[in-house]
Amino acid sequence: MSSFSAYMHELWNRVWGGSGSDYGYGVAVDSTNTIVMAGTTESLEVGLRDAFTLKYPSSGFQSWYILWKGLSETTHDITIASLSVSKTIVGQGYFANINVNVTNHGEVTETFNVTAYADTIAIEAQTVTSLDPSENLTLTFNWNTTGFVTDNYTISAYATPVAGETFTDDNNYIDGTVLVTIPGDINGDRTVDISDAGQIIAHWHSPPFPDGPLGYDPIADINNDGKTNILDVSIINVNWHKSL
Ligand SMILES: [Ca+2]
Ligand SMILES: [Ca+2]
Ligand SMILES: [Ca+2]
Repeated sequence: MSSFSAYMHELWNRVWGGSGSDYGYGVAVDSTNTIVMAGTTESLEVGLRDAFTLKYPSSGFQSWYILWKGLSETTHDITIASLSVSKTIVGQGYFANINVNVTNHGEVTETFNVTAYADTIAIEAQTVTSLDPSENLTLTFNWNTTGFVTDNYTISAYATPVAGETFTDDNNYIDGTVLVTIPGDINGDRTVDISDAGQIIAHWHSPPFPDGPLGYDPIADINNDGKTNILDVSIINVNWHKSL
């Protein structure tokens, strides 16, 4: 859009829109020399073509516009923002907690399913109900490793896309690996021995008694009861000197 003086000198020249197909269908000038244009644009929003009304004051600065978007163009976009696992080493048959943070980046309230996986094995599915735009929520999945063979597992979570969602790359989140090992193998060397017992002492946590020198570590809390104490020692005793 250009503005010319009465002598056909170009006063200013402005380009509006973007890389999509943008069309101006009509232009008018009001009594204050404000230029008004109506047309369609594909540049400013995702989805189909939108109608616009655009205004430039006579100065050429501080333009504004209004877009009319179709109702079907409301953005739907859920995301898994983060994933963390309480333990990177877990005794077979015991629990690890998987915390998954989901965020609604779309424009409407969404209800959707999130599934946590160990490799390709579904651990659990949970339903997020009525998550408002811009809101986030942390889900906790309790992974019971009973029946999982001793091995490394890649932990991930997947949010099933909602209707109308087009950007789904961020619906999947892959975390690091977790080792399922012999209960009592706290240091993950696949054998239960004195060095694992040493980890229990170092991470002793049994309030109101004082912590061990290194404080609470979920890995040393083999039975996942929030304490590292004689019950965890007894698990080491049961598997003493066992190896994979
Ligand atoms: Ca998404
Ligand atoms: Ca060990
Ligand atoms: Ca414990």
